[in-house]
Order: sequence, then C-alpha cells, then structure tokens
Amino acid sequence: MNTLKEKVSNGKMIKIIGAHNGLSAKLAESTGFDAIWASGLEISASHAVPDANILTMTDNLEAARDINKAVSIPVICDCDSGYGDINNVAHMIKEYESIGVSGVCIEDKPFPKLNSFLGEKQKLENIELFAEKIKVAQETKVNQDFLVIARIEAFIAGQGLEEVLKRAEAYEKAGADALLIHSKKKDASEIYEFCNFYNGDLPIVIVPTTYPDIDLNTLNQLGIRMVIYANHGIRSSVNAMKKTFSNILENGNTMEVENSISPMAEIFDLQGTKNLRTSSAQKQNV
Ligand code: SPV
Ligand code: MG
Repeated sequence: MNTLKEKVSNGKMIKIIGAHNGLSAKLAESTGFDAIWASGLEISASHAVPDANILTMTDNLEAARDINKAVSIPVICDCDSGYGDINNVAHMIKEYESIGVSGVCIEDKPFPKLNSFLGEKQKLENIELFAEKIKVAQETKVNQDFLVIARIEAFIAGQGLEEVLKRAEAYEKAGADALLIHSKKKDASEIYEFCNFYNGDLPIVIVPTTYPDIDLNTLNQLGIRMVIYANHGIRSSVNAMKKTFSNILENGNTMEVENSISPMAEIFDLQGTKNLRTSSAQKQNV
C-alpha cells in the first residue's frame, strides 16, 4: 500500500470521503475512495452533539481508531484546532500517530472551535501562534510520512485573499505538509482566487460542501491535489433513516421498506461475520 504522502506526490487527484465509524469507513473503501476523512462534524453528529469541541480529543481519537482498524486505505483525522495550545498539539500528535493513521489536519481557529458553517463571525487564531502549532506538530511526529495539514479559515472568517496568502506562506514556512483552504461561499470563486495567486509549493486540499458543482476536471486544472467530501455519508444516512422510520409507522409493518433497505446478509458481510471461528472445544461441549 502506498502511503498518503506517496499518493500526494504521484500526481493523481486524491478523492477523500468523510466517515464517523468503522462501518461508514468500510463502505467508503469498498466504493473506491482513496482515503477517509475522520470528520469532526460527522463524529460529533453521530453522538448528537454540536461540532464545537464538545467531544474531547479522546472521544475523537477513539472514533479515528475504529475507522482506521476497519480499512486499509489512509485515514486523515480532523483534529479541529489542536485541542488547545502547543502542548495540547504535541500530545495530540503523539496520540494520533500511535493509532496508525496517515495524518491530521488542524485549523487556525482558537479552542474551542465552532463548525465553519455556523455563526456570523468566526474568530481566527493568531497567525504566529498557529504557525508555532504546525512547527511543534512537525517536531513531535516520529514518522516522516505522517501528514500535518494546515487548514486556513480566513475566508470562513470573512477575510480576503491577502490574509489567506499571508497565512499560507507562514504555515508553509512552519513546515506544513499541505494546506486546506476552506470556503463557505456558494461558488468556488475564493478557491479559484487562491489557486491563481498562490506561489508556494504545498499540495492544496479543498472541502467543496457549499460549491458542489466543482468537478474533478476543474480541480485538476486548478492544481488541487486532494478533495474531501466531508459530510455526505452522514447526510445521506440521516435522510435514509428518516424515510425508513416514518414509513414503518405509516404502514404499521416493514413490508414496503424491505425493498429499499440493505438485506441482513449485507450487514453480516460488512461485519466480517464470515471470519468468525468455530471453537472445537466448544463443539465438544455441546
Ligand atoms: C468536518 O468534516 O468536520 C470539517 C469540514 O471540518 S467542515 O464541516 O466543512 O468544517
Ligand atoms: Mg471539522
């Protein structure tokens, strides 16, 4: 298996999808995605709590561990703003590296963070302080293939291209392995703008949640290296569950939903049931 770092340097677009547990990660892998995004939004939503650092680092680490155990493709972990100051970042890097994931992403917002699509005016972390977080993350990691992605939230905070480019330069200098440029505009204009003016060498990552029409050809033309479809798994499962649950109550039986839900055999298969061993000692006791 290629490391994520090798995949980034081989020139092919890396298609990444969000997951929140082993099952969703497994579905992503079997569909053909290149990597998994252990999404803070998905993990917190799956616990029915806001994406606002309500879950602890340990909660997210446990989810990432489950995800990583379920698949053999690389897992990139959404680590919000690093769970505190530079010392929290150092601890976080040690913990995440120890579970065998391929990298982490940290965003330049203060702790506690709020999901990028919430609130009117998001606050940004001080640029020098965030650059220091990146530096400490790189100094702490042991495996040089472990990616530290710096996520720039300046567009999210309503700032312009100048601030985004300034931050890109600072984080690149601090040693980031890639830059995630986030935007909540309804079109990709901020991403185009950034790609046209960015002079650095780092691979660019985007999360096209609010500009869903951007396609892989366009991403290639812009020189973008990784695309993260961050939340489509949980959004589709919520929709599917709502439909099934209400259909059962409406009909008073499960006849109609049987045709649209996964057969039990598929669930057993996803669980790896066929790998269960039969104990010969137990057999003798029967
Ligand atoms: C996530 O999936 O948790 C992300 C992406 O960080 S976003 O929800 O767009 O902030
Ligand atoms: Mg997140």
